[in-house]
Amino acid sequence: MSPAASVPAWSDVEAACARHGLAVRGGLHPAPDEALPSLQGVPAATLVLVGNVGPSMWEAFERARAARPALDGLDTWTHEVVTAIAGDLGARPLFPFEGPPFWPFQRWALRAEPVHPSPLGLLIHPIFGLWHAYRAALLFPARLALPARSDAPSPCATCADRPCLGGCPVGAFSAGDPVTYDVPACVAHLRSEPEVPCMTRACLARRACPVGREHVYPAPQRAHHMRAFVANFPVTRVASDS
Ligand code: B12
Ligand code: SF4
Ligand code: SF4
Repeated sequence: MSPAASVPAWSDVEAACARHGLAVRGGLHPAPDEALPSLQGVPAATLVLVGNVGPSMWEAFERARAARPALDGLDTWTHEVVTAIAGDLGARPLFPFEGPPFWPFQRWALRAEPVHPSPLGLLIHPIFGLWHAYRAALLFPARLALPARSDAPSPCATCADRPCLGGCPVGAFSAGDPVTYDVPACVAHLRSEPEVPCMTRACLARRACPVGREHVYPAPQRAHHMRAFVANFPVTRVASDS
């Protein structure tokens, strides 16, 4: 489909993503001065965020890996499936692992859906808590009608004790405002023994959050992301498979 050929319905975008276990995470209409790539000379009029919530993306990725053992990672798979989706819908894909410089996925997400900054740097979702991520964005030359965006408040606003900040065994998160994250201290801990709990259970600070506990990633997915995070540090190319 050429970029201007037809305008997909929102439900078409959702269905195309859902076939691969991916979720549409809202959208936005970029301002003219936002530095986004054009689509064959036509400026992007709509940006749709695609990501993972719940177990479906991981299940789809596992199925793909079982069918094709040479598949080398979540980013490779994401690139393949989202590029195909974009081709079908007349869109251009962008990826969070492209860079540096990185595309501002978290800033886009704040505009697209009811997520809020948490003390840990991750965005918190009122339902999924800290257990969700962004895998791609689709740029459309047409102005798609966006669904109404919920205004659910941040769970952090009423979380007086902030257990996330006490959850790290090496105190990688400062108590100040803004909170700082000592990434080298975190990674040194993750590399200190073969199987520290953060590697198998996922970041213990993230796990200490009471919101969305039923959406905590399955064990293989948790371990996969943590291994990718450690293997990739310091970030020289991309935050691969995070
Ligand atoms: C660089 C990077 C990191 C660096 C952060 C370095 C730093 N202190 O700034 C490192 C390697 C440490 C990191 C780690 C992780 N990251 Co990271 N990371 C990114 C990446 C690739 C680029 C961020 C960026 O520079 N953006 C450019 C600026 C211009 O865009 P922005 O939207 O305005 O940037 C915001 C972020 O920089 C954020 N921020 C600032 N400091 C930190 C620190 C952390 C830990 C995070 C998550 C965000 C964050 O604040 C900015 C303003 O909103 C993004 C993907 C992306 N393209 O955005 C993922 C991303 C932010 N990371 C993500 C995740 C999930 C993680 C990990 C949890 C991975 C894991 N283990 O599973 C870990 C957290 C550590 C842990 N203990 O587990 C998710 C966050 C999803 C969410 N719910 O918000 C993203 C969006 C990738 C994705 N696939 O969705 N990450
Ligand atoms: S523990 Fe509380 S402050 Fe920390 S991320 Fe969860 S809701 Fe927000
Ligand atoms: S992964 Fe572990 S060491 Fe790193 S910030 Fe989270 S709790 Fe701290």
